[in-house]
Amino acid sequence: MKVFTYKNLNAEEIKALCKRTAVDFDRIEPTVREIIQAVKTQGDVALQSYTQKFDGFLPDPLVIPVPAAEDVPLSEDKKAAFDRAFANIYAFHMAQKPGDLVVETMPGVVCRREARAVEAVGLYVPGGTAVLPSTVLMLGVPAMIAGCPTRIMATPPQQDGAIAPEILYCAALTGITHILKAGGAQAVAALAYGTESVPKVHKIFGPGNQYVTCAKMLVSQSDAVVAIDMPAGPSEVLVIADETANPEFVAADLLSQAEHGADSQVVLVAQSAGFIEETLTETERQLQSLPRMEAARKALANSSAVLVEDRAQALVFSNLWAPEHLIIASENAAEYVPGIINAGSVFLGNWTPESAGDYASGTNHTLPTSGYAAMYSGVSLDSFYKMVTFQELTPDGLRELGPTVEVMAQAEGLEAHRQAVSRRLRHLS
Ligand code: HSO
Ligand code: ZN
Repeated sequence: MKVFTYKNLNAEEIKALCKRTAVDFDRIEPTVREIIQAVKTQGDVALQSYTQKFDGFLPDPLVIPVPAAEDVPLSEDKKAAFDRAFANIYAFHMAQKPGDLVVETMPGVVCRREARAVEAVGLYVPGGTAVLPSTVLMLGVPAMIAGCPTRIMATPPQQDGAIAPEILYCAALTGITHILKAGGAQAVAALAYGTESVPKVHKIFGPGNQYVTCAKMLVSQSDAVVAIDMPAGPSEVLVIADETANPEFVAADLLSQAEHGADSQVVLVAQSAGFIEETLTETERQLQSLPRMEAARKALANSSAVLVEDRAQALVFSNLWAPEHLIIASENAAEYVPGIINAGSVFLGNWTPESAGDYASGTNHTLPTSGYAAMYSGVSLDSFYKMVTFQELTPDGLRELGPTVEVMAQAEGLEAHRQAVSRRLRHLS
């Protein structure tokens, strides 16, 4: 990790520090476009052949049903852990249910807003170096609560064609309706356009590698008519630690993010050079015993520690960096809260590891990365709804509002709009 002193940095250097390892779209976009085009035009055949090429297995059928939870072979302690996480995620997302919104804007003019579930959603669950059943819960639970009728989980099969039992169990808990045995850009294309065996969806959720992210961005701007949850990049954490923090815990938190992959980013912000030094030494020590040491080491090599003068400066920098995860390693974490503007999800105090939220506290772990926390929220129950507005006018309401509309329609030169009101008003007089 490189160490910087904030007060010595100029504006350009701060900007450079906030820059994330860029997704190399220019390089991969032609390949991704080709895959999308092939799946769009050839459907299942293309999807099967890409899956064979990239995952080493030809899935047939491509879409399989979800087993019952009790039929999934999994140890009781694993089932109990997933059940607990499910219950907490369910409780926190259930509390996000939108209420009724009705306003009589003027006598006889009633406006309403109601939530409607997105009818078909695609939930992408990455394969690759780590199986992520927790992601099935994070996407499946809100889709279940919102009541999206079609909920397709896409995940690449293992080389023997199997899907990990942990993933199947979480799919069963969340009532996933279809499992698509495919990943990568090809799965995203199949969800966006539909194929003979994959129903077309209206919105695609979930994290993935550069190819998946690029495919999500391309289909959302294509003729597929599909939305995505958010642009996503490699996972990241920023830790603000003060004199009440514990270097052993902070090091463990930095490493928990670093182990996600060589492109993960971790940042330590502290007010004491001694604390930074101690934490870096401890990080190196803990790193030695980690199975994913290589990935974590590479991530750390791209990461930084920033020495700040005070709490205010820590917050200024953190808001500029806009982390996906922000840990406030302090006994006085509550005092930081009002100053936090840009962050995906925040972990308060010395007893709140990011892992808690990654798995089981109840908050969602599908969060904006790469600085997008400045303008995007993480996935929540809202992400699975669209809001539909309604209005109804009584005859008196139209008498009152009509003249306003007539004048405005005239001002815009839209005569048919004016007449839609005037013709009715004539009937009322
Ligand atoms: N930190 C990841 C989520 C995750 N961690 C899944 C472990 N499993 C992105 O928020
Ligand atoms: Zn994680």
